[in-house]
Amino acid sequence: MKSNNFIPYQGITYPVEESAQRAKDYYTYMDRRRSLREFSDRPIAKEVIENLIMTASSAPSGAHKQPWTFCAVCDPVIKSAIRKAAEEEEYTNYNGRMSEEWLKDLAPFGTDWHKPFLEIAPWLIIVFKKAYDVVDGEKKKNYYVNESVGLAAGFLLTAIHNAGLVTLTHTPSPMNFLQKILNRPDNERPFLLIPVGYPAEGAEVPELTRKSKEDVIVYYE
Ligand code: IYR
Repeated sequence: MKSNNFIPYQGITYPVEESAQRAKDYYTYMDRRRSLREFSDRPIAKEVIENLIMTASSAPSGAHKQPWTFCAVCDPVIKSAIRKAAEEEEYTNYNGRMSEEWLKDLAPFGTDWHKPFLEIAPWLIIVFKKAYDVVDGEKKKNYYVNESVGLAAGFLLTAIHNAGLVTLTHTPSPMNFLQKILNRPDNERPFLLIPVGYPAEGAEVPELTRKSKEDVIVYYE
């Protein structure tokens, strides 16, 4: 049964043709998004970062628990500490911890253990997932935490693209060093590291194609 705290839905419904056009235009727009590793150091206002994060935080979540914290770092000292720790882990990854198959799969992207973007990008957003919340000293469980935080991260990437900015989903592994450097409580675990910035002049991305609709859609009509 519905509780009495329901309010009228206030979303926007478009005429059929406009809706179809919007779907097409949005696909075209989103299909131009690329993960980028070459950032400019051009600053971005805190207010912009805040709006990007609040867009992410509007994502759906299990029982509307919003089980996330977004740490927005522009302090160069903290960014350096993050770069140093991430590169230490990545050095070990690229020199023995990652399988031959994995390294081969990554070769076309030209990645290695060097992560200069962690200092060059004006902001690093570190997304933390919260397995539980602590309310008045009591543990309160969260639900579908990975799904929820994954959705919020997707919203964040979309918002960054929409603002004409660039990012990549960086997953240094293991990334518990982020919890230590950022002094996060025990109920928070690092989920993704999202640098945000403008592209470096002349930035390049690998030439790649995306799967076709036949490859990704199965209809049951
Ligand atoms: N975390 C490493 C390796 C890496 C793994 C995957 I899967 C990628 O798509 C890209 C990189 C790194 O950031 O270099």
